[in-house]
Amino acid sequence: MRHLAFTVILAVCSCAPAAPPAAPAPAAALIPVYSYEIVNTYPHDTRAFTQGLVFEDGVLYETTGQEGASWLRRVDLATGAVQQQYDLPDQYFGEGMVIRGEDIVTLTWRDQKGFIFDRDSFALKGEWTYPGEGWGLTSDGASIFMSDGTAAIRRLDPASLQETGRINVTMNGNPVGQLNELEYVKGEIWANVFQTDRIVRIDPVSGEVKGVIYLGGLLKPEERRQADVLNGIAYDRDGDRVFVTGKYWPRLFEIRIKDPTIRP
Ligand SMILES: [Ca+2]
Repeated sequence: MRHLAFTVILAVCSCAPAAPPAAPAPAAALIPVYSYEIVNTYPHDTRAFTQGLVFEDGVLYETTGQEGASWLRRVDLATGAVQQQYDLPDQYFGEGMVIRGEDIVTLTWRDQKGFIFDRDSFALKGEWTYPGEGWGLTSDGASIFMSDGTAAIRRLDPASLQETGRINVTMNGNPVGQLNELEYVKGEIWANVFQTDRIVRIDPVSGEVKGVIYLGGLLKPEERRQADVLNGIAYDRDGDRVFVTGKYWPRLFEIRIKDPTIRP
């Protein structure tokens, strides 16, 4: 198509009267598209409708959705064994989670209410409220970031959990909606784009998408038929490892992001 467009433009120009060439319109920025390689695969519970994924101090934490199947879990990475679990009451549809010091802070989808747990005991310590929907959470230490299904990421004060601002996420100036599970990775916010195999890498200050990670092909076709969408990014800061999985996926992957080879 590019060749065709180029040819047409040339043809038009050759027929036009001689005139100084117009300044070219600024080209859209090229967003790097990254691929991946699988470093390790681990078991993942195919009953887990993954909504939040965190790896910290050698421990994997996961929150899940669906009424009656929403839980907070501590999971052994290597075996997938559940070491501890808190079941939300059946009326709640659980969503993302983030670790805040000695606490775990969670969301629900449309109940405008989240829960606060003791990180070690999973004892319920309290609740908090917010307007709109709750999708994903992550933190850079100074702020908590929250997605709500739109192209805005809310910035929350970690102590009060009150909103202090919003990051409007754009790619080449266009809003990028459906931002789902989040992970803060080396100065960027990474977000699963709901119902796609893509993670966008967001500049937390400008909101601009600086890169796209394309994760198609992680599951075998027969696994994919049984599973739901990609959702769940966890970053191991100590080991510089990235983990991803999805809703009802049979496996969780440690991946290495490869240098960009494709450009849209
Ligand atoms: Ca995460």
